[in-house]
Amino acid sequence: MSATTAYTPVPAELIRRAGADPHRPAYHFTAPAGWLNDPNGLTQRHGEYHLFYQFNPAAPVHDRIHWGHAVSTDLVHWRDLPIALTPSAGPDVDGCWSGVLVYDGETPTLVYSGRHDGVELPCIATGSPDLAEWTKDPGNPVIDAPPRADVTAFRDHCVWREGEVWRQLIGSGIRGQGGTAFLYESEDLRTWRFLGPLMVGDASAGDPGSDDWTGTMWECVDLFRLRDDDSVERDILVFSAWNDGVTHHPLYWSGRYEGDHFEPVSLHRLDLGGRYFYAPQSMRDESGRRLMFGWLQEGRPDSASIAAGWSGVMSLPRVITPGPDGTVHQAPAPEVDALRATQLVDASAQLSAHALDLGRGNQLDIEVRLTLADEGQAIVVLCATSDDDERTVLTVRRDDDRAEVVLDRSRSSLDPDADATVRSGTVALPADGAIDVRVLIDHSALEIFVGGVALTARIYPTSDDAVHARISGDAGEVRVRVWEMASVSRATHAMGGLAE
Ligand code: DQQ
Repeated sequence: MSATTAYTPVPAELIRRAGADPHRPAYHFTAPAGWLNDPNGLTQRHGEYHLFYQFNPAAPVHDRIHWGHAVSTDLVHWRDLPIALTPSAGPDVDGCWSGVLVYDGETPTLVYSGRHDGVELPCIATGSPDLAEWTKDPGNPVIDAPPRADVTAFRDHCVWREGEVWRQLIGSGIRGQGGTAFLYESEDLRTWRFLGPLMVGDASAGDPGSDDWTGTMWECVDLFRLRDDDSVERDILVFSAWNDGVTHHPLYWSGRYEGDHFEPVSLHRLDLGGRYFYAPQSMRDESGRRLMFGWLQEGRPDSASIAAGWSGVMSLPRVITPGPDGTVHQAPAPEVDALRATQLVDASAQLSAHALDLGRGNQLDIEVRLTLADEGQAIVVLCATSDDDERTVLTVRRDDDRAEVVLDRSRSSLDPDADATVRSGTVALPADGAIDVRVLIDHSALEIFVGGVALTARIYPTSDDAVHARISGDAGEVRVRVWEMASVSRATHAMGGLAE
């Protein structure tokens, strides 16, 4: 097989099985069938958004990873394009792992991790102007070994132009110390000088079971600068904390990138759902917005995904802006609103123990504006059966100048194999206690935003009747709007084309 683009058919039988699964989202992006994980190569080119992603078209398992490819003009309706990268003899024979897209002058160029014999090394591929055809560089891998012997792993790329040179971060970890991002520099994207670690985490700090443990390796490092309305800059270094094959959670350092180093000021959780929003990647779009996508991992056993014919959901696009105290503020891109179909509720009320009905469905957009008195709480019950045997419960409780957010999934599913662990955290509250809550339910995919903080999870109710939603509480006012969301049908171009 030459080092150019190949098409690998997605088995029709897998597509059929995936289409029949009631847990499959209807307005989130998913692969046609098979396995999906990290977003890759995000870019907007001549108005069109390109979403590449880690993809196994052959089966819903993480194996022989390709780069899937889809395009969209509005961030919510996606059209499948042929697979962009397929493992081929050489340094990516076992998989084309995560990476990014940059423009080398006019030449679109992918920088990705080629996997070979259990290790990953940086590889390059150049693209046609429409980003559909990719040619692997004959000089791959462009870095032939990690910069030191004592690394826990070495993969994933963040590449940018700085003055006359390219700079690159590669995710890694130093044994006995912690996760890191190694910094490199190059004139031509092919010959790289190692400059040193941008910063090194401390894996001995904190408990490996805690929500903000930084891990022994940093996957999918992503460095970007945010500017607030007063032009104050802050730099954000996002990474996904990993340890010995376990994907823990995405975190970010807020601080300052200067010279060859990143000076951290504070560490934050990127998503209170932890591993359910993993390996995110961001991009700056043509309008200057910072957009981010992440991988919603499954919360059911591998055997269930295999039976269903698919695994993995891409998050909705998120707009990232500066938040308070060095945090980032996350919100679904406004383009998502275009999927609002029928409006089910438009009401204002005093929160009380008597629940306000939020309509029915498992494809909903619930927008709540809360004003919480001190110690007041709002309880949103989602995907509940008429007898409440299955239900998912979100509680937002005011505690002074913070709100505690708790997602209780202990009754989300009667399936004992579905993950039922609680997800929680706190969010800053303004003095008047006003806070916006947005809940996007899409079958098994659940994305929640409370005051600009995200909480992502997966739920797998077993009953067709798990479609009731309501809100109650004990102090404060609420304004609620609920819409049924449209299903996004997919357009597929040549996905099942030529065999390798
Ligand atoms: N997934 C990719 C890796 C990355 C990990 C492989 C994160 O490149 O480190 O599919 O989910």
